[in-house]
Amino acid sequence: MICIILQSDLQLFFHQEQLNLCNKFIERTPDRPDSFFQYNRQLSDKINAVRELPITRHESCNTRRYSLPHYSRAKLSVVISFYNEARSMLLRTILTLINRTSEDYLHELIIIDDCSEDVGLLDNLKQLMRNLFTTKSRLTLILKRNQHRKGLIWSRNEGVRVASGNYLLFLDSHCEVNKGWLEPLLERLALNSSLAVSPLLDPIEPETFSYRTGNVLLKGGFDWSLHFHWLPRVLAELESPEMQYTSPAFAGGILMISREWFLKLRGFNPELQIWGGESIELAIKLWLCGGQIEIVPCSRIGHLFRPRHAFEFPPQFDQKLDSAQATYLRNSKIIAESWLDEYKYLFYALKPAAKQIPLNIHEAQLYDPILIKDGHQCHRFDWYLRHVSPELKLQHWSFSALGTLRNKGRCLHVESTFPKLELLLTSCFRLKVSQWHLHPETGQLSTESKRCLGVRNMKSPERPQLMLEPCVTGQVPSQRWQRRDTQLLHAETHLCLDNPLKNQLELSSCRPHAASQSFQFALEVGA
Ligand code: UD2
Ligand code: MN
Repeated sequence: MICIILQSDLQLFFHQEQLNLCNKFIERTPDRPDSFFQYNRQLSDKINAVRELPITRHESCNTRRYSLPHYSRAKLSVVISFYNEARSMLLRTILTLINRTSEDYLHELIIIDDCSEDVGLLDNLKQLMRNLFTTKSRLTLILKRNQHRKGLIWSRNEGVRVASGNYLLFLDSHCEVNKGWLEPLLERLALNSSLAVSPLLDPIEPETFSYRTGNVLLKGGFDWSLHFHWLPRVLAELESPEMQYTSPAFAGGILMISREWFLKLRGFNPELQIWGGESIELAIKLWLCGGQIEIVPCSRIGHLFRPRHAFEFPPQFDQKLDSAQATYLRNSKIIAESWLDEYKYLFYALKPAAKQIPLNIHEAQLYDPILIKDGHQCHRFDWYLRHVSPELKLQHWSFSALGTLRNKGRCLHVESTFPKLELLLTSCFRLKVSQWHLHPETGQLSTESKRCLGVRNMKSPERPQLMLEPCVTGQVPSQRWQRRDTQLLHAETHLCLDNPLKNQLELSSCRPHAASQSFQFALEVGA
């Protein structure tokens, strides 16, 4: 561990000498294609480490007076874990933060290199920071490098372990805080210690680095597969868009919370591996155990959203599986088992492959949610559905059936080999199996990607043909299905979905009790 004390009120980048030092640091980034970073690295190298950003928050946020605690009572520790980030990007994240955060509150910066390939980066960074910041100051910089890749979740917990401030902020390594970002968050936390807050995230484009305005009409949430989603929110009458608002989950993983409260909740669940799910887990346990989450639009932080993962996941329990999906599924299973109570069956209905994932008992004992639940008299998950995220419950009332669709032990799946979509019956335990929804009013049978099962040549003497086609709004004869016991009857042709030979789907005359025509949804409402 390297620990240095910095001076933080310097006038950054007004001197050519300082710019040269930064450029020298940046030039040492290993030569890698943009696909390695998933953004335009050359452009990142050219843009100043601290640049002017458009003021995206509402005007009133600029003139408001925030009621802040005295700085002796509010010390912020910022935790940043990174893996294979371009030097210019990481430096921009750090220097922008130092530049736009009152030194009265910025207590320490904890930077964890999760064993990136750029081995010399941390040493060079230490040297650079020493050269940039010369005189005595209050800001402490802690730099740590993992000897092995440990993942983001482990690293953030480790950052908290060495933190000494009374507030924590978790930040990704490709962020730019905007002017005045801290005060609105700090005000909320100082008023209510059981709160955790997120800024409103402004997207940064990975190709052009343009900084856009985030959407104040979105809140954080998740679906029954435990995947994160932005959910729409409705502004109450007379509610101004810059007012803080409660949210079922954080704005991704960027959040601020008091260290004491975070530790009482036992931090991020240490059983979760590498990447994914930790902020959803924290959101659930926080709400259930007496906390709340707010998104505060007067606080803006830019985050560069990458189109896909810029890193490999270490191989999982089964080497044949895609390790990114397997890691996420394993993490989700732990969350479902820890917090969803009887609702975990909804999760398994949508993710049957999770049933096969081994959770070693030793691990499960290590992190026993009962300890937290008893300590804080936490609510059951049902409370979360009623009070925090009613939309999660509603999702299901709008369908008469949903989930995987099974016939003779195999599941109906849409394989996309661009530009073709193929319908096939496959193992239900693959990591990715299509989820279907049967709509009670339109009779449409649709996939998550809004494709509907339709029938062509309905009237011609040739055999009618099953097709996947874009779902049409309203009732259309080609896309109308009816449930008759476990059969799926096409209303217009009066034929049934059938799998007469091995894995060959077709329409044929309905035969009651024929196994080849029996299709079961994971969940059926009122059936
Ligand atoms: C989202 C969250 C992130 C975290 C993650 C799920 C936002 C804006 N960000 O990440 O905070 O909650 O979902 O876990 O919503 N990293 C490591 N070690 C690894 C992999 C990643 O240190 O093995 C670092 C990475 O360099 C980055 C951070 O973790 O700084 C988050 O990863 P990401 O930016 O690739 O993923 P993102 O933005 O989808
Ligand atoms: Mn990120």
